[in-house]
Amino acid sequence: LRLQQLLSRFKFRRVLDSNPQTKVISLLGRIDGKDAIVTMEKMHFSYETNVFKKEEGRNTPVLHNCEAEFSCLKSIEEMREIASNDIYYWGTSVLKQDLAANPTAKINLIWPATPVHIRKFEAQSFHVIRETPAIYRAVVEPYVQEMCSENRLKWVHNILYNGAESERVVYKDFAEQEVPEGFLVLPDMKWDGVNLDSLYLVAIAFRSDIRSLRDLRPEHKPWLVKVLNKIRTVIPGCYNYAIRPDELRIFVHYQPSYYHFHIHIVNVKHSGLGDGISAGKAILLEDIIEQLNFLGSEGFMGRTITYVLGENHDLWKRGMEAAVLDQLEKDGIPKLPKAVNDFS
Ligand code: M7G
Repeated sequence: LRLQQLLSRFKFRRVLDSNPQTKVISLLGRIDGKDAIVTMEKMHFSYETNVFKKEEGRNTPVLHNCEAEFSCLKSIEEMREIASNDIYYWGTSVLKQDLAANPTAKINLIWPATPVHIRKFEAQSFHVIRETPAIYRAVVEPYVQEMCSENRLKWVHNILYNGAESERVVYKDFAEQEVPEGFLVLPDMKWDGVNLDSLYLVAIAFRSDIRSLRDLRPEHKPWLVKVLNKIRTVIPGCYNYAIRPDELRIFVHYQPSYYHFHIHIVNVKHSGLGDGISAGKAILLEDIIEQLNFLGSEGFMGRTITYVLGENHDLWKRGMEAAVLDQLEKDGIPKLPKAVNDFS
């Protein structure tokens, strides 16, 4: 219960962000004098229960909808009616909670948090920017080099080589003599591991020569195809076929937070937390593979990539802000007048 002990020492400082739509709040505080970020997310309803039935020596999953003790209306413990009008009624309720079957919230802690973490979680303005190969080389690559430090990627190395989260790994494709090909899949830190509607897994490559989308070249195509098909083959089976191969949204982030090649695998129903699957951030693996057919031998290194960047991201001040202003001018987009807020 290390998490609980750490949280009990959390000294609140301020709210970094709160979002009523995703029902997530991020708090900044200190634990033992070091910065800590706590993110709390209200959980979705559980309404499907997987019950195994022994059939001819096989375990066959049988789905029950809204019948279990903790699902939907069954879980209402207390109610208060707010009002009613004609055929409309509304009220609030307290639901029966259970740590395993129906938890209230998912809690994430980052401790000690670096300034990069804090800025990432803080409410900020976003900008659509165009990253040309020249800007990549001048501004982004030096930053990526810095972000590849041992420390920043420690969690990845722990998973790949030190057995961290090993009991949670759902698939491992690894042969000693084939390091560049190997990868493993495990539940993402963003997922509660319970609700399939929000299924969120991450596939991490063993190879460390691909830091991001930018490093992908046509020679990587057969490997990417293999990984994609392996994911679509094995993941449904890992979850009793309650999810189908064509219900998985499989994508890569640009910019990612961590520069070691990994792939997001998410239930297509789940719209993701924050901007995680929106245009300008998530790029479908299928599209990446397809584009490698058309990009020259240098692959994504030769392409201009347009994406969304927050002002708190280090790259904004390190050159992206200047690049955007420059591009707007070159594109002939008129400068904005000073904000006018007098509507009278
Ligand atoms: P990203 O695109 O680099 O960053 O993806 P972002 O989506 O966070 O902006 C990294 C993915 O790895 C994210 O989906 C994280 O939630 C996930 N992740 C990060 N860490 C530190 C861990 C971890 O320690 N364990 C697991 N299982 N997932 C993690």
